[in-house]
Amino acid sequence: ENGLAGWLRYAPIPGAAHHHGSLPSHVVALNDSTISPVYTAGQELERGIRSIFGKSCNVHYGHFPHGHLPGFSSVVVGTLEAYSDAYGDLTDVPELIEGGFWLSTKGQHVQILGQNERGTLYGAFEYLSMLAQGNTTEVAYAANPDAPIRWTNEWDNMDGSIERGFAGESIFFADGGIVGNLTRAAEYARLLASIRINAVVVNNVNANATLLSPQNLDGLARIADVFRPYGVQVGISLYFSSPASAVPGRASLTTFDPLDDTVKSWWGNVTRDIYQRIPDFAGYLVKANSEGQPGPLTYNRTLAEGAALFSKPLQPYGGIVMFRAFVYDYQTLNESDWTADRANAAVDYFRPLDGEFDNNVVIQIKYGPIDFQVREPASPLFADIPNSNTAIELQITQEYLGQQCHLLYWAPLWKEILDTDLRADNKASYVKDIVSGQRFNKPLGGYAGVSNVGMNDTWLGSHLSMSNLYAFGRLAWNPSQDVVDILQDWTRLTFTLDTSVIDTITQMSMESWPAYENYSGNLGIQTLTDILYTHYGPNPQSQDGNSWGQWTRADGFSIGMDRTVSNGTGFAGQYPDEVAQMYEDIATTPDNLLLWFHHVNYTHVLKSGVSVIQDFYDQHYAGAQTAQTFVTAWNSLKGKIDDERWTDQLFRQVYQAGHSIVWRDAITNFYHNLSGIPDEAGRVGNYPSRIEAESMTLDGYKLYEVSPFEAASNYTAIVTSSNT
Ligand code: BDP
Repeated sequence: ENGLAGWLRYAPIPGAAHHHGSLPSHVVALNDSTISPVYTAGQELERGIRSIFGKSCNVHYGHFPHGHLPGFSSVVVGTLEAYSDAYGDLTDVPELIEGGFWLSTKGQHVQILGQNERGTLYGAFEYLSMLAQGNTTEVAYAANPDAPIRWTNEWDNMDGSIERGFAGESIFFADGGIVGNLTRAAEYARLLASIRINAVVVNNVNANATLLSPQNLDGLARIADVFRPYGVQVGISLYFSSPASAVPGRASLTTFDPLDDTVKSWWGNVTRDIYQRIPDFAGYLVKANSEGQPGPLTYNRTLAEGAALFSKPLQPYGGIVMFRAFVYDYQTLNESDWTADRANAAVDYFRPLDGEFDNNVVIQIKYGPIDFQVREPASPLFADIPNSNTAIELQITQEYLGQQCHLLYWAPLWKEILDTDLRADNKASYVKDIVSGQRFNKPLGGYAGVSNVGMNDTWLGSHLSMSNLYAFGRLAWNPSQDVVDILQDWTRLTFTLDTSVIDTITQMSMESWPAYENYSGNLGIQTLTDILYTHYGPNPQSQDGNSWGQWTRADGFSIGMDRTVSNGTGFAGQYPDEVAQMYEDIATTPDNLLLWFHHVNYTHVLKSGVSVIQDFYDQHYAGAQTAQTFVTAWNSLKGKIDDERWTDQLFRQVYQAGHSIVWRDAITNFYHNLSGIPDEAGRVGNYPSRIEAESMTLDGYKLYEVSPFEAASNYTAIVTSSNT
């Protein structure tokens, strides 16, 4: 068990043989084209039933003799239309929308009928997920997606590296082109189809223009070919100044001004060339005027004018532009200005443009106003552009959240954001209903998850991280599902039906976000990590004194970003009135966002009755303590799951237990030094039972001065003598 099969292991269930009599003996897949997702569904059903129950089925591809259902028990899988054509209309199927399906296990014939081919495959995976969890009860229901856009974004570079990827090399790119062997890409599409993801943007948002060479577009078409049988479309990220870049096989212009006619036709040609090769191409993702990237603002054009450069040529083909709201200029942020705030940028740029984007443009908004931090309020932009399509951008990869070396189940955080009521026009305005398009009655919208899978067998870099990919798909389909239910389905499919294992993984996973928040930065101060590049490990001093704008504004007496309208950056005022008022006032701001919205003394007393600084100390100790319990919990699973995955994960839990203490001590010491206020419990700076590595006899090791200093006790670590 190396993890490669993810949650699609189809492991044999206990007592499988008892079910043989009640299981279908035939699969009828109503399409015999091997590139059809219906054909894939037929194969998958045969494979799953054989693997889970040890029972082989005969698969029949294409229409069964007209007018007749087989005379033996079967699974009939196809589009609703194909079914009606062959066997007549079904009266009990509710309305299905794009990607929806009907699943009935009642009677002699299991019916898996999709609104389209992709939906049919989703239904087949749903049925197999039931069976693999030992559920053979009778069901009959329709399932429809909440939102049409359910995409992953992969930050893969053309050289095969992956930005913020923690699982090895790219499954798509190497040496400036598309890899020859796309087996892993096909396997990824299979996993994605099973969680109803319908498109993948395969290259980094920090894009490379050379992807647009005719040769690379041929390669892209090969990716589309291996995705197609799974109903997964391909999309790409664009580099805004591509027309003025050197792209083999294309003209190089002297400008990339979005209003210039030669630039427009340059992009028109690219779009035509793509659709010639990939008729079902999904569309473009654009990062512009963000973190030093070029964009329309380079020419004093608006972001809407920049988006139109792509939406216009895509329109005739039905393609979509995902235009990122992550627009800010880190070079102009001035920390000494108390009204300067990176968090303001998205609304400042996009609100005035609301209504100016074409219908096939979707504004892709990170869940919080800064950048995938351990705690952020929902971005106010969701509520502020009611005349635009929107999608939420989530990270599945754990960039700021422990980079797959710490356990972190993201779904509870996502759920909190999706369930936030932004009260636009004083009416219920849940983020999930805005991005689905329902709240503002928009035709497009949905979910983008930055996944960053790699060649590693575990896909994401650690076995337990895969619950995040699984949960992303499940919530994008239906954000009202319970995050524990999702996790437990994933655990049963990935590991075992043993309830003690399920309970243990549930407890660890559900405690993982609060624990990480507690030891990496609580009270809404954000993840106190190195922000200058690695985004890993404690480095509170890197938060301030730079132009990136994730400031804590900590000094010897006080801490927090004042984002009020009355005294601060005005960010709180970007929310609709009811929410703005709540955050404007310390009394109504929840403690977990206190330092996000307010600048207070370390001695400020929280609603819990504890001072800010004491809470910092207490929570950092509590979080690290929880991380210690994960080791014990994981140890209890020995023998209950396979040794290979158990051993691999144990290594990570032991590492996390240690690193959580590094985090705890770094943060508590840093603020202890800064504030001079002692820990009431006497823990900070006092480690009686600790033996410093440097006080041992060092054979083959030498001392090493650690930076940032607070990340090691006595500022000192030891490294092997040969280490330079
Ligand atoms: C930041 C990442 C950086 C990305 C950027 C983005 O550190 O690698 O390029 O977001 O989303 O969080 O564009």
